[in-house]
Amino acid sequence: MSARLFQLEQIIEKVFASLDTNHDGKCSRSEISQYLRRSPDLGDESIELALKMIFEFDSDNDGLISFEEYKKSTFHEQIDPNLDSAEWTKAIESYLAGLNEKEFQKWVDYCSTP
Ligand SMILES: [Ca+2]
Ligand SMILES: [Ca+2]
Repeated sequence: MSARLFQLEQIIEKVFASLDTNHDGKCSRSEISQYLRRSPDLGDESIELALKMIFEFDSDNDGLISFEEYKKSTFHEQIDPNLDSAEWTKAIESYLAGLNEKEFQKWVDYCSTP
């Protein structure tokens, strides 16, 4: 794994762990909505919408977001989340390798919040 991907994964893992309040390694609807409800500007409608967007990345349809699914959702605009893990990792590594330091730093900041 490239150093850049490793760095981002560490950050994403921490954020993911903070969402996964029962520590079963997956995020349920209620765990994610609990998190969203902490933000005072989000009404019920925006929370529903956010949940709908997040659960589009539930690619195995088990009703839970795994770390893998969460990680892929973070980069869904850059890398097709339907790639298998090996192909996805290759694609994200080459994407990250092509960024300059400033662009990479933006990803570091972006990944630091859920
Ligand atoms: Ca959980
Ligand atoms: Ca899933």
